[in-house]
Amino acid sequence: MLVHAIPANAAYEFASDVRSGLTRGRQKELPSKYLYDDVGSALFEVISHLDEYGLTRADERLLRRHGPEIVDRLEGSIAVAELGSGSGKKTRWVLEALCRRQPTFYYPVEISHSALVMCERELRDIDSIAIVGFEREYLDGLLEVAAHRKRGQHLLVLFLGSTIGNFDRPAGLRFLSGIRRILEPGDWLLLGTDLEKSSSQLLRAYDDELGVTAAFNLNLLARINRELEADFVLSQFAHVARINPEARSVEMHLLSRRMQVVNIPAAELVVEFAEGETIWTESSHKYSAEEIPSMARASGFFCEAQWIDAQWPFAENLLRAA
Ligand code: AVJ
Repeated sequence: MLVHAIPANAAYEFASDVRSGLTRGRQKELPSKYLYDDVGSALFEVISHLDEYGLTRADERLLRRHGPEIVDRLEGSIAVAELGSGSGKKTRWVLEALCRRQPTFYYPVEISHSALVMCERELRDIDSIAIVGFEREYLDGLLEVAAHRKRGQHLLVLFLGSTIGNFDRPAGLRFLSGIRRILEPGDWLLLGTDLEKSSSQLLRAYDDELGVTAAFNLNLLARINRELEADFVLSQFAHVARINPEARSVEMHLLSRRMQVVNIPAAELVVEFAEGETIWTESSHKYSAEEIPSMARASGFFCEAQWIDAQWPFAENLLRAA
């Protein structure tokens, strides 16, 4: 696979994001994108197999069952860009349906190099596919893909797995508008959104019995130790999942079990933690099926169709650039 690799200032950006997130007055926080280094991506892959976490399987079920129908709704010649390809497993169903109709360029955009490599291994056997990976931030990668498009060709952007849920609602809308600005009228966005469910089901999904989600969350501190020479003692932090009813989200935090001081030399930083103080590491927003069409309209799309899983409330939404 051809991979366009990431620019070399990534380590510096990590250090400066850690610095600004941990010197915040009220709530310390770290951007959730940093959960996905090689270890974190592998742990998320395990999470997606857990009984308690039905999200990824619902997403895949919908794409497997409705892939041909989704592809039938797209007219003309199509190139596919995926934002955050992960393992690529669920994407197979859309790509196979499309490749039966036309030779297809598939451009996964991913910040995790190992996820890109996994994704290409998973999908390269599909007939008439050409895979070109972009190791980039989502919109940077999409801009490059759009710059390479051929005349008369439409783009299908895949944003699956409810990754949009990591943004709060206003930022989610801004992100959709950002995608829309790169697209042209008649292009498509297939958006996966996890739907609202009971608090107990959500807490189980984000604090599983095996402790895989806890390891996924704690790996962020381990990563800061590895890459920024920090001295976080992982056993002194606990994984916590919390419902935020106003935001309609589940939050992950890392809770300091006691008062402690942590050194992060490569970020030129010494951080104090009070006992019980948390670092907010991720939010996963949950949606109602009805709010997606209005989000679409507010960001320059029209919601053409929606498919909802019967076992785990999750929606696949097909949006057309207006
Ligand atoms: C990959 C962002 C969709 O928010 O549900 C899983 C990540 N975090 N368990 C999600 C995650 C904790 C996941 N997304």
